[in-house]
Amino acid sequence: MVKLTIDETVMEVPTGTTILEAARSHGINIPTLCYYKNLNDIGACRVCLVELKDKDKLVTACNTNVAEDMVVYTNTPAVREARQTNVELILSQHRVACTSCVRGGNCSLQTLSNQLGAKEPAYQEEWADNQWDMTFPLIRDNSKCIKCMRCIQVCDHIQSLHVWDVLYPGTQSTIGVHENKAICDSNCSLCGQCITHCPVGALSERDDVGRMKKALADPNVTTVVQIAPAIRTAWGEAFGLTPQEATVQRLATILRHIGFDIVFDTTFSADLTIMEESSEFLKFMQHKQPDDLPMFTSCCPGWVRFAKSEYPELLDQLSTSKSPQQMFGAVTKTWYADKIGLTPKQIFSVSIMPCVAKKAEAELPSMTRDDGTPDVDLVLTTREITRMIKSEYLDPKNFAESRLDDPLGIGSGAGVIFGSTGGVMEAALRSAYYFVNGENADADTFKAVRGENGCREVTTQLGGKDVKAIVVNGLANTRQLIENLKAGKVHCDFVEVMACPGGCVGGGGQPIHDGEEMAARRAPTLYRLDHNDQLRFSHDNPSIKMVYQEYLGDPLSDTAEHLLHTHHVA
Ligand code: HC1
Ligand code: SF4
Repeated sequence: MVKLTIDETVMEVPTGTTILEAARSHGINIPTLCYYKNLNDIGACRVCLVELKDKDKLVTACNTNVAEDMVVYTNTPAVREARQTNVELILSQHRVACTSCVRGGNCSLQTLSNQLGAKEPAYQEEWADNQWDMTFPLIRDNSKCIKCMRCIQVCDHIQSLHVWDVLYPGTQSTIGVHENKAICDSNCSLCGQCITHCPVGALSERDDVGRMKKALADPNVTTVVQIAPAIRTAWGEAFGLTPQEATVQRLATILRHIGFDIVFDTTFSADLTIMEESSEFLKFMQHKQPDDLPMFTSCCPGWVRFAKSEYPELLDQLSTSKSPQQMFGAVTKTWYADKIGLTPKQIFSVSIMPCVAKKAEAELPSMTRDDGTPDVDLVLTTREITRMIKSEYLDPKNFAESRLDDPLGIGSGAGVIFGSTGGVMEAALRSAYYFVNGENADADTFKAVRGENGCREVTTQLGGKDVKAIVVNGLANTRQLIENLKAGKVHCDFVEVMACPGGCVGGGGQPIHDGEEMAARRAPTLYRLDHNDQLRFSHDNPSIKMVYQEYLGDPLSDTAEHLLHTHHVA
C-alpha cells in the first residue's frame, strides 16, 4: 500500500494505483477528456493535470502512479489555468458547431469547456469538406476529432480489429481508416463501439430520421414498426425515466402519437428465430462428430460481418436462420400484409434497434424480397428514436402505457432476453429441450449462460447426448475462441456470438454515457421482464403457433426455408 495526500485528504491505496483512481476512490473529482477506464490512459488531452507539491510541477493524473508521501493538489490556480489553456487548444483544432452537432448537450468537450471557462478560440483550423461516404451506416467527421485515440483503442483491444489508425506523421497527424482506405473497403464490423466511446461528435450513425419523417408523412404507406429487445433497457435514459417507467408499452403510445400506424415487438420474431434455429441445431447435432466445428448463431450482424472479413471459411458453420429483425420484416410483408389486405409495397417496415450494423443487415441484397422490396425498409437506432421524440417536444412522462398491436406484438420472455449476452443461447436451449423431450424444463434451467464474462459455457443433456454450448461477447474474445476451436484446444457444439460487450444492451446504437459501460446495468431489466412473464418459452407463444398453423407449416418447412433462412457469403 502507498500513503499519500490529495487535497488535504490522507489516504492509503494499493501500489500501482494512478493519482486519478486514488482521487476518485476518495470522492475527489479530477476532470478528464481522453481518459477511459481500462482502455485509454495516454494523457493526450492533458485535462487531468494535477500539481505535485514537492516537485512543483504539473503531471497527468490518469497515467502517473502514486508514490509514498506524495502530496497532490487537484485544483490550484496553476492547475486551473493549464487545464483551461489545454481545452482552448483542443477547441482551436475542433470544429465548434455545437448547435447542429449530434452530440450537442451530451459532449464531454462542451461540458468541460463550460466548466473550465474556456474562451472561444481566436483561431480555428480550416478543414477540407468531409470526404466520407455518407451512405455508409457509420459516419466520421474529421473536423470534430480531438485525437483522443479512444476509437483506436476500443477497436484494437476490445474488438481485435484495426479499422482506425494514426495517419501521417508529426503535425500533419490525424486519425483515419487504417491505410487510408475507404471505410467500405475496411474490415469494420459496424459494432459501433467507436461511436459509444467517442467523447465528442466525431463518430455517429448515419442519420435516417429525415427518411423516417418522410415515410410518416406519406399517406400511401402504412408504417409498421418493430421494437428490439434491448430498446426497453435504454430508451428512457435520455428522458430521466427509470427502467420501470421506460416500458415498451409507453414507447408504443409515443410512437403512435408520432404517427406510426402499427407498433409491434421484435421479441415476436426472436421467438420465431428460436423455432427455426433450435430446430436447425437439433438437425445439425444428428450428424455432428465430436471434433467437428460447432454451429454458430447469426442474429448479430456485427459478428456476421466479422466472420465474413476475418473467417470466411467458417461461414457454413453459421446458422442460416435470419435474425429476428429480418424475420420480422419477412413475415410482415407476406403473412401479415395479406391479413390486412395490403401489398408489400404499401408497407414501410421500420425497426428500432440498439445497433448500427442492423442498418447494413437490412440493406443486404439477400434480405430483399422477390419483388425487389426490402424486408426492412429502415433501421433507427435508440439514439435516433430519442432524437425524434425530442424533436416532437414530447415528454414521455406524460404518456400512458398501451398494448402493442396484435399479432406480432406478442413475444415471450425468451425473446426478451435476446438483448443480453447469453440470451439467445438460453432461449434456444429452452426450446431445443422441449423439442427433444416434449415437455418444458424449468425456464431457469440454463441460466448458467448468464453473466458478464467475455466467454461462458454450459453443458446440458439433449436426447441422451451431452451438448456443450459456449457464449462469447466482444470480437477479441470471439477471435480467441475461434482460434482455440480451430486449433482443437476447445470443443463444443453451439456458440452464441454477440459483437458488442454485454450483447445488444451495450450496442453501438444505444444512448451514450461518456466513460461508463452500461451493459451490466441494463441487462437486469431484461431478466426481470423474463422472470415476471407468464410466457417464457418461444414455442408457447400463441402468435408463433398461429403463424406456423396459418402460413409456415413446421419449422424448416419449404416456406420457412424460403422466407426465414439465408446463406452467408463473404
Ligand atoms: Fe439485438 Fe436481436 S437481440 S440482435 O442485439 O437477435 O440489434 O435488442 O433486435 O435481430 O431480437 C439488436 C437487440 C435484436 C435481432 C433480436
Ligand atoms: Fe448489433 Fe447487438 Fe451485434 Fe452489437 S451485439 S453489433 S448491437 S446485434
